[in-house]
Amino acid sequence: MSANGEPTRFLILGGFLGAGKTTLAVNLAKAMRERHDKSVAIITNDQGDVLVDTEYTKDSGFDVQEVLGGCFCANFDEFVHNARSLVSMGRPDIIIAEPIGTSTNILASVVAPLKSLYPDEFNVAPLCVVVDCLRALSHLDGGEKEGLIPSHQLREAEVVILSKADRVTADQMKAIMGELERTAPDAEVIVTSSLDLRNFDDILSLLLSDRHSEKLPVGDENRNFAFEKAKLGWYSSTYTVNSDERVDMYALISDTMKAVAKQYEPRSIAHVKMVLSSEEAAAKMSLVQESMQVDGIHGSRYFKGSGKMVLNARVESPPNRLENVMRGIVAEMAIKHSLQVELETESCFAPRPESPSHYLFE
Ligand SMILES: Nc1nc2c(ncn2[C@@H]2O[C@H](COP(=O)(O)OP(=O)(O)O)[C@@H](O)[C@H]2O)c(=O)[nH]1
Ligand SMILES: [Mg+2]
Repeated sequence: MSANGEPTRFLILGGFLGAGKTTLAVNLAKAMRERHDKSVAIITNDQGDVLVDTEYTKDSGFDVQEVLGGCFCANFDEFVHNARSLVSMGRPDIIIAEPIGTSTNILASVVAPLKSLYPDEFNVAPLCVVVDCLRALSHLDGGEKEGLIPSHQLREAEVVILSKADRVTADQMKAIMGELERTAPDAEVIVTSSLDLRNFDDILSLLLSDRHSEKLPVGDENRNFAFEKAKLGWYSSTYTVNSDERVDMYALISDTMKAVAKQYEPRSIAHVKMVLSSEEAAAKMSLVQESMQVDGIHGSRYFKGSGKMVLNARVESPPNRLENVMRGIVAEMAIKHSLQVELETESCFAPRPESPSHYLFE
């Protein structure tokens, strides 16, 4: 229940790796707080064990819970437990949950069970799927053959949120909309950008409305999903870092991203992200295919003294190669930027097939 005794509203923000889900979740949470006096809590989700997304949402000032080690569709009880602890911690009006970017069958394994098992506790907004315009374009151009999971995610969407509209021309947007019309004819489409916030109010209105998820699960039982998911190596690490000299965080992080981009083809790079933080400052950057972007958080761009570094890489690569590449890059960057680094945690693997805890069809 939220503060007013009503069921807590849930927004599930699906979409592929790097589409812009976390950026949108944080922007929505900020706007809800600043413009509508509503509180938002966030649930992050990952295969790995340490999350840049969690650091980023926490640093942005929101209550966060994470479901790690697999999709929350396969860890549904933990997912509900975490939602309940967010409710008892801060009585949020809204919980935004971001499933892993390779999640499939969210309607059957998350939305339907939430609706049928917990109707008095939670009300679920229409399933929103964030789609990166650039990735949509690369599918259209035939540049990418593996559109299996992103296309399935589109077919599940009740609302498609087309992100990164600032990165495409009007003609390209027309082509993307035409393709959407074919793949997801029933979905409502909202075109947006985190840079100019176009149509952002439409997403806020959806969140503030009492529209519920109504779509029946699409029942896409595709054996190739597991195969597609297993192609990705998931590398996560945390380091304690220290420097007596002033380190330029943006230079350090962008050099790291460039070094990853040198090792892999753009199409293999699903999402690499990194956060560097100290008491005074924090900086985050992402690499999605060939596109690198600073997602500044707060404070100065310089870092001195001690802090923490979190690195997540989701790349089509055998895990042992990815681990060696990432270790080598961190070692090289530490020397180049006069940073002492001490490894705290590290893992790298290809996800094993998982089965949902619940799988409901009406
Ligand atoms: N240019 C542009 N970049 C965006 C937009 N939305 C997200 N990004 C960037 O895309 C990268 C991946 O975003 P993120 O929210 O982490 O994606 P997620 O994996 O879906 O959670 C980050 O560098 C974001 O700053 C957008 O609308 N325009
Ligand atoms: Mg994310």
